[in-house]
Amino acid sequence: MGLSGCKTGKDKEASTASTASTASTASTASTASTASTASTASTASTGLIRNFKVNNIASFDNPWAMVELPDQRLLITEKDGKLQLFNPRDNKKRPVLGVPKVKNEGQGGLGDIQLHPNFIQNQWVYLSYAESDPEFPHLLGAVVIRAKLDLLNNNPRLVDIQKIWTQVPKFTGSGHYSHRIIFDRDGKLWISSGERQEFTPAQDMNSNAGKIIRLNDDGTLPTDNPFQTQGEIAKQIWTLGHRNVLGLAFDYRQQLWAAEMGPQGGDELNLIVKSANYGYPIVSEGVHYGGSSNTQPDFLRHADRPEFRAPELSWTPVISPASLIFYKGSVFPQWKNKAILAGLSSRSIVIVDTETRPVREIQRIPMNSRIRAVIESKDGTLWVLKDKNLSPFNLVKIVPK
Ligand SMILES: [Ca+2]
Repeated sequence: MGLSGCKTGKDKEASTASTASTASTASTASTASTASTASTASTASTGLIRNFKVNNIASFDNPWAMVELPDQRLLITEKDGKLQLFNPRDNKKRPVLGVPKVKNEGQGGLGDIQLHPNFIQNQWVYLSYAESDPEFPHLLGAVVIRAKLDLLNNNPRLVDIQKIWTQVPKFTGSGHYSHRIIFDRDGKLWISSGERQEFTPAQDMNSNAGKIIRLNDDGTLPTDNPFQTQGEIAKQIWTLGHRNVLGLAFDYRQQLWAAEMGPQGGDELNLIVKSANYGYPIVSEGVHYGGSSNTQPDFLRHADRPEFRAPELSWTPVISPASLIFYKGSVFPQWKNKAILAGLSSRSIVIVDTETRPVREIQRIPMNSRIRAVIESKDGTLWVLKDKNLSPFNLVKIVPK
């Protein structure tokens, strides 16, 4: 604690990040030929089919995440604490009642949302958000709750709320919560837990910050997690050494991938392997914000410390990955089984082929906006959330042309 690092608003996830600095990063990314990934990507895109168009749909207040219900309505989280039920058939939205109070500050607020794999039977929805400590309100941390979504009356609402996970310890800063949640095919719940801009918790087994967490669907501990002899917190942990993982997704082979925001440079796409250490804050392909004026020790590179698992792909200049899915549909055959990342500072959607070695970026779709989230609809089209309210339509849909 007390390490200042990159808490000064220069972090690229920060919703307060200046448009100027993100724009300059973006233009660097699209024009510079210094980064092999960026130049490869732009060359590759020109040869790819553009069989899609982007339709403007609706507007939300600082949207952060979304999930599609079985009837194709959307649940969309807004950072200040509202959960909106959106019906694409009539473009009407209606707030879901009963959402717990969130701490809307810095990068924190209402965060991710997922449905239980058996949602149709049990109506469980899972939400992550930032909270203040009830006793020491200056201390903040992420939590995950589950609740039954009651859609039977005219006022949709959450009932039977259970808090099933808490980030520990809480810190004074309001960054790097991560708090992405996802289910696997076996019904296990996975949570990305950011290092809270405190660096060292990512290597501390008494903290669940800077880790990827695996739990049963009710928040209890699976007995086959890898760290069973290093205390109670460690029993939640699947992997360690993470910075700020905002994207978690399973590919068609059920391998887990994580998209991690690097510091200045060094965004990462990691293949997640049980008990592996991904090296933060010891190694990174980036540098600290502020360069030599930063008081943190310089990062080593992943190649310097082979005991840490290196990313399958890293980006410098950065893309600022905010979400990750693998495309399963057939509407856009060129993206089948490819990773699709939302890019904040790159103002783009980034397509990655994870089947090739090395893993490589194959397409970058310029969106002229910071992209916060991309999900696949049941019909194979893509729902996209642009960041903040800078566009009159920040929910858009990518459909066939
Ligand atoms: Ca790493």
